[in-house]
Amino acid sequence: MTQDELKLEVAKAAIAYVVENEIVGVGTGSTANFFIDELAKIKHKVKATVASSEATAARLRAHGFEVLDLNDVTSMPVYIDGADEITASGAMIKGGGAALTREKIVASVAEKFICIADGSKLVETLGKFPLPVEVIPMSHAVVARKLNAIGGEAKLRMKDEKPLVTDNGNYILDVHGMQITDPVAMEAAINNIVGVVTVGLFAAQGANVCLLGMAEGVKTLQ
Ligand code: ABF
Repeated sequence: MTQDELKLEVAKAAIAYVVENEIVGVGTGSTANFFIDELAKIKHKVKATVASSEATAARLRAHGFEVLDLNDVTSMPVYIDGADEITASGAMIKGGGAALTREKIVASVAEKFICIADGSKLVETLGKFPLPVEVIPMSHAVVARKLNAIGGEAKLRMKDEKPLVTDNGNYILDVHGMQITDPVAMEAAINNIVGVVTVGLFAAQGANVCLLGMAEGVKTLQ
């Protein structure tokens, strides 16, 4: 099976976690896009959606879903999204798609985070995937120095030879070479650096369920 076929399988499996006539929180990325396309098949059972990025909102609207402002939502049963790396206990690195801040905010409102990923995302120790950190633009150099001091190598994410700008108007530092043995402590420490908006470690609130696409079928970790 190709990686895309595995992503499609987990996207299909995630439909079982959608609660009928409730709001669904929807993530960003290629696996989330497969999920959106599957969700469209049961649109009549979905009350409304909340999106974690402008790209996801556009895809949801193109399918005819109502996309709510999170400020108008007080609860949602599930948030369904991909990850760049995940451990068996549900701690994740996210943000390869630059949407980490909105992803973490929407996930914080949901009762359950359902992670959907192909099997290659499962790791024992987080950190091989460069850790994304969203920063206020004026602080990128000072935050990079502080991240380097804790053992990483922070690189400003570029697009078309300019710093990539997130949906929130900020920059992303990708921190290479981290061995994240205590993700909860690392999440708190990096979030505490002045200038950091959000670190792409989702450990204090990780995934409640992870659907992993493997050659032998979808494996559920919870
Ligand atoms: C988002 O999409 C991210 O937080 C993560 O960076 C990425 C995973 O991408 P894909 O599903 O394309 O592998 O969920």
